[in-house]
Amino acid sequence: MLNVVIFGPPGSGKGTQSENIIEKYNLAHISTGDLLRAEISGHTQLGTIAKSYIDKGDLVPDEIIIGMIDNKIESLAHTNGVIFDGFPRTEAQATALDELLHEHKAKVSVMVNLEVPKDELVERLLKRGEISGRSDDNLETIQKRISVYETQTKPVIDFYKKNGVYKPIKGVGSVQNIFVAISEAIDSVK
Ligand code: B4P
Repeated sequence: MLNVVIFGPPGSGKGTQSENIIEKYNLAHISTGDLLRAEISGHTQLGTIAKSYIDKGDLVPDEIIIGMIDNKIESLAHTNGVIFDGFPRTEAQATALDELLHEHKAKVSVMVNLEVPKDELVERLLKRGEISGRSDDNLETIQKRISVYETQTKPVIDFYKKNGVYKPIKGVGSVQNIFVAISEAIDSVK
């Protein structure tokens, strides 16, 4: 299995680039943000809990996210591989992902980190907020999300550096040029 983690701060292009990667490498897609938003629009109990965190720019608790991923991985065990988009976001999630994949005799093949300066992130997310209707795409929540990324999510980089699968990519420029760099990183581990 080719298992790709696409990583980076909010607005770095994870969702955008995932679409290209899925198409080129024929991978299944797990986006924890999309899964949570589906729970919210379905008015489920999990959705109500998730919304209370997302609206404040906080991370949804690890046990909820890990449970959600566990169910999904089970159903994707026989695919070509998976792109994990927006997950893991904490060291506990990264450890859980390793364990869940290990149960299927699989592992993370590569972790692609999209590097984008903070000003650009804010600009992109404010622009998206004008059309997305997402409750977390407003200036106050965007700034909170970026600071949560710095304190809780960025340490995940060291986890993957130690595993030897870390690939940093400059996430500024055209979507196509960034995708070429990501493809090179993926091809180098195939
Ligand atoms: P996500 O849905 O993952 O949202 P995000 O980090 O803000 O990134 P997103 O994927 O949407 O944006 P992208 O980088 O593609 O998470 C939302 C919330 O859910 C989190 O804040 C958290 O509360 C919760 N959550 C999700 N996963 C969780 C987890 N594992 N643990 C705990 N909580 C979790 O880029 C966005 C914009 O940039 C787009 O508008 C795009 O058009 C633009 N863009 C992309 N590439 C560009 C480029 N090269 N140039 C210019 N613009 C570009």
